[in-house]
Amino acid sequence: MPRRIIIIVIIISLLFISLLLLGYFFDHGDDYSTERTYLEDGSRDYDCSDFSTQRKAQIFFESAGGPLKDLHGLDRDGDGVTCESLP
Ligand SMILES: [Ca+2]
Repeated sequence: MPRRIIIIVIIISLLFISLLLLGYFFDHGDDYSTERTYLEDGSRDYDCSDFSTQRKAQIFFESAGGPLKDLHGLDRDGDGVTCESLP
């Protein structure tokens, strides 16, 4: 009987760890833009979620250096267009 309980606890633990790992990978997959971080100089890092429209993100992006200096990672695919998922 105790052996069966130990096996059940191990299985539940493995399932729990698997769910944590899945959550980790999903959180860091597509949704990189929601992380609140700071740049090396301590200034705030802006993400796509900080802008209500793609146009506002684009204006900020270009005023902050544009594609050659994408400090905020707003244009991860490097095509010069920021936050394509925003309206
Ligand atoms: Ca882009």
